Amino acid sequence: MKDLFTLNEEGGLRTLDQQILRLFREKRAEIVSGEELSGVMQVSRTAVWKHIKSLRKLGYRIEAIPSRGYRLVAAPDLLLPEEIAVGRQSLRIGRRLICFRETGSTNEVAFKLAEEGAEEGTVVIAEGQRRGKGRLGRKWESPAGVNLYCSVILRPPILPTRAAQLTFLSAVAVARAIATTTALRPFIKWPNDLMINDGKVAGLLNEMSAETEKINFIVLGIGVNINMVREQFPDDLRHPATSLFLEGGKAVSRLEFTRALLGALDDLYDTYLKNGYGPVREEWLARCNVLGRQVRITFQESELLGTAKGIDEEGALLVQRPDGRIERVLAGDVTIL
Ligand code: BT5
Repeated sequence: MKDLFTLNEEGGLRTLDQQILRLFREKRAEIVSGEELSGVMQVSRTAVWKHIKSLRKLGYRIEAIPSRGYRLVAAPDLLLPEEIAVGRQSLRIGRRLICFRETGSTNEVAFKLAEEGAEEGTVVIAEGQRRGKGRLGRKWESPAGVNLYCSVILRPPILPTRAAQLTFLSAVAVARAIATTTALRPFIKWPNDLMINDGKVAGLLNEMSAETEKINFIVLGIGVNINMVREQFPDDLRHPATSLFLEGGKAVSRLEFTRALLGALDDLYDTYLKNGYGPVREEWLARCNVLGRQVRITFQESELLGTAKGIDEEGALLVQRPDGRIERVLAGDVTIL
């Protein structure tokens, strides 16, 4: 795959291709002469032409205007590091971006990189996954070129028992990104689903490496169905699933969505490090659909009824039983009654 797109080791464009794009962008929509390109790149005009052709193969629309030069007309909606970085200033999240045309699972890649010492904020993205993972060994459908599959490495200075706070943080970030790139109204379903109407539009799989008192790292795994169409969903999903395209009726730019998501994660994580869990919890509660509602929670064979009152420091759902007692629920499927 890498060869087809002639990308570098981290899935980015080759240096000369990057230079061409930078020059085009500096000139906005203006024509750039072949001479100028070859001067800046310090290669022949023939070599410039070869690079233009390889960028076109990637989906860049570059017009060649006889005896005047070239003009960038449009960039493809491809998840390339340079494109994701356009217009972004990252504090931490996305300072290093690694993008694959296809991989097994971005969480697995990120986990390995983190074990090898990758810095906080490193993000692994793939156009498609062969073995996308859900929780508890489940599968995450990951067709190529339509969605976002993304894993973020964090090294938060907190106790391992508080790790669920980062799951809530990632849920809030996805909700914010959907709200800023579409007119849709997503809500968070405890503990880790993002829903629009009755369909699951995104799922989170956060994995951790920790010692008793200390987190080595957390990998935030985020899968968002962006432009997936009905035929791409298998019939045997456990719950109804949907995509931003299916709900909103129009395609959403994956690049714009990815920038919005990384921006939201960056903001929220910065606030989290400075001000703690409070603001994340508040926004989570404002964006969830269970607060104050009567719920039934099933876990394996057991069932519990009550009113959802909130979430605690460790991510438990607080449910008030009919006799007034508050019960902490750590896992289960929630149904609103
Ligand atoms: C999740 O698990 O919702 C976590 C999904 C995390 C996926 C991301 S993608 C990037 C990163 N790399 C990975 O390998 N994984 C993460 P869970 O709550 O267990 O839900 C899984 C269940 O949702 C499956 O058993 C299906 O029934 C259903 N499902 C599978 N693919 C889906 C999809 N694309 N959209 C909606 N539902 C899906």
